[in-house]
Amino acid sequence: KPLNIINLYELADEVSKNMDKGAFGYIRGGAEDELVLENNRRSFNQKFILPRVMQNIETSDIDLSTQLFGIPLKTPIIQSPMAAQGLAHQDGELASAKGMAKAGSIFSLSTYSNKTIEEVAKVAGENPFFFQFYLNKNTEFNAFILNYAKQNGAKAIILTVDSTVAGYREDDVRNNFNYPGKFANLEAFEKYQRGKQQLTPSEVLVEAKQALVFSDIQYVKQLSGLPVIVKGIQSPVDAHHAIKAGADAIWVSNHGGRQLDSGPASFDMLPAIAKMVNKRVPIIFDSGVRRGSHVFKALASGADIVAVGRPILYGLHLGGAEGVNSVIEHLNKELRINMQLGGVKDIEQIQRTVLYTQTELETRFLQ
Ligand code: HOC
Repeated sequence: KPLNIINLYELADEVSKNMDKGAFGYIRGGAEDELVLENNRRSFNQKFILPRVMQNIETSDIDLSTQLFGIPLKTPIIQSPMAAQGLAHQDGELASAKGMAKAGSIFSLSTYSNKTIEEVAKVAGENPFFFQFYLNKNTEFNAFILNYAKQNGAKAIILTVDSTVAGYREDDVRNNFNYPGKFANLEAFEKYQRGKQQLTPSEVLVEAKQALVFSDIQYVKQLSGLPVIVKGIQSPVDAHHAIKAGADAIWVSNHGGRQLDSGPASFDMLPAIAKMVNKRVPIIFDSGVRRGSHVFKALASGADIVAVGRPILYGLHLGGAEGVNSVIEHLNKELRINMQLGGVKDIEQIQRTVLYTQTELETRFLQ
């Protein structure tokens, strides 16, 4: 049944009380001093939505629908790819995919999932899902997994480029965290290899390519024949190079504060990246989104789509597919309220809304 969510922070508190310590530490944790984890959330508070009144908006007029790559969506909020969802719930990615389908949105399946692409495709049915991928040194693995994703109906590849080495996450060290269970897609690859070249999951990980270059984007496009979304962009210059190299979308993200802990909040980089991208390709944004107002602000700062990570795993833990759906519906509810009070009816109008910093408010209106 649906979860009774007050807000997504309290949802995390509730999960912290009954989830396995190692699993919760892995999911919740950020890198080093967790500065980025903290700043991601704080950065949204530095921008204001100016309330607009008497805009002739009925609550029933509010429309969250949008699209990505021509895929119709009931909400601009999709799921960020997250590994090993079996940590949160026994049905893992299957329940997660079902919950996102119920919300009329997109599920992003990690390469390092506990369920195979094939199993997810079966529960997704006609509902869209994307496949997340780290480029591997093993070209046979690249060809196998990208083909496996395409054959099973993935609508796009999310090429994660900010994790050529894992961020230093102290909770995982403290808790001696290890992924439990199997990485189902790696097992599928091993099976495909029919014992020719036995690779354990950790050996496959060791093979992940660290020295990524922009031309890798073309390689992934050609191998998969699918749109490639480049995830983990924080620099406007990198966004530009990725588009020149063929990226079909840019995913602005600092991996939820799990990677470089001395970097900026993703939200702070979004306007400059949007300016550089200049509508050449869609922009997906994640990192720190916990409120409908955060979704609004990201859309008003240049994002086309907003992705959410950890809270979805908390919903998954507490309520399976229904819990996942409840998280999206809760954010939708907050977003609708913000839209009504901000005087906008639809996603395009949010994208035309100007946000203000305190200084901008003072110079523009208060002198
Ligand atoms: C065994 C490899 O994105 C994270 C994930 C990393 C997934 C790689 C798992 O923890 O941030």
